[in-house]
Amino acid sequence: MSETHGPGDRDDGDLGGAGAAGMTWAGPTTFARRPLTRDLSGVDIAVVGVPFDNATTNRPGARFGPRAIREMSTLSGEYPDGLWPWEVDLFATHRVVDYADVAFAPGYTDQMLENVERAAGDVIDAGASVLGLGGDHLVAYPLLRAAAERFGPLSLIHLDAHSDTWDVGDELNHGTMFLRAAREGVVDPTTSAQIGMRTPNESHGFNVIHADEMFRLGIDATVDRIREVVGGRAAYLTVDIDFLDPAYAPGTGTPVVGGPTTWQARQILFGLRGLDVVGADLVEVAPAYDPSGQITALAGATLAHDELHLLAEARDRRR
Ligand SMILES: [Mn+2]
Repeated sequence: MSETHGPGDRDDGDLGGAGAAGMTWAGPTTFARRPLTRDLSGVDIAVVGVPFDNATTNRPGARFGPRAIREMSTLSGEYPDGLWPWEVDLFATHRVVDYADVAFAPGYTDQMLENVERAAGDVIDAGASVLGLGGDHLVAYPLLRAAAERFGPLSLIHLDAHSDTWDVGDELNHGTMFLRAAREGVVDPTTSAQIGMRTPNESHGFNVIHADEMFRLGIDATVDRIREVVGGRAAYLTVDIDFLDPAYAPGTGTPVVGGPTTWQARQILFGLRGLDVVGADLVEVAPAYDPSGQITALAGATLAHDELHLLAEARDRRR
């Protein structure tokens, strides 16, 4: 924690002067007030938005997720000594930038997949880590592929109400891509953990902790189980906001009752400290279904911020 670091001295977060005055409601809404740039020199983590929702099986709207998350991230990112209860001011020690959104022609899923995989690959090749903001959950698939291309088969840590391993042939949508990733060797299901499921599913070799089991075990034992499954392997962390109970995250396309609170989800993320998280994302925020317009995006921004810390700590250990 820096003694001289106050709301007025964010070295690179002062966009248009609004950040300097602590005006969370004003100015451009990059993720946590980070600079908007595609210059990757010296960058530790690049936040990459993917405003895509053409792979939803029920209600669309997650294309508005990245913008809503960025807006609410001016709250999670406003604290001069960092986000509670992390003990460090992440932005004083790591260069985090907002890489903006990946572009694609609306409706062209193949173009999204190709452009996201290339953008994520560019970030990783420049020596930085990717935090993806969805978008529906299919956006995790090209992010995973880019990471696996460089780190080898990954252990997936997957927080969600759905396993997204539905076996429906070649169909690629936001409920099928993790089975595809497993079959392609992009992820290794036997060293992967899926947590919070409350929809019928086959495990397909993944280590599944359904929501009822998570609650029975409690958060600490759930974390222990994840750590045991993943060990020291290169891991990719993917968080679907519908992991949370709809009471805490109503703004999402396929909500399922019976999930954890935002705080329980954050406790799980804190518990993953020390794991080798090489890439991460936060997906499925669809603000139009949130009567407040903001609760879900605030939860998404805060969990994404927690993921930033995990990515940063993993980078420190690899150095
Ligand atoms: Mn889901």
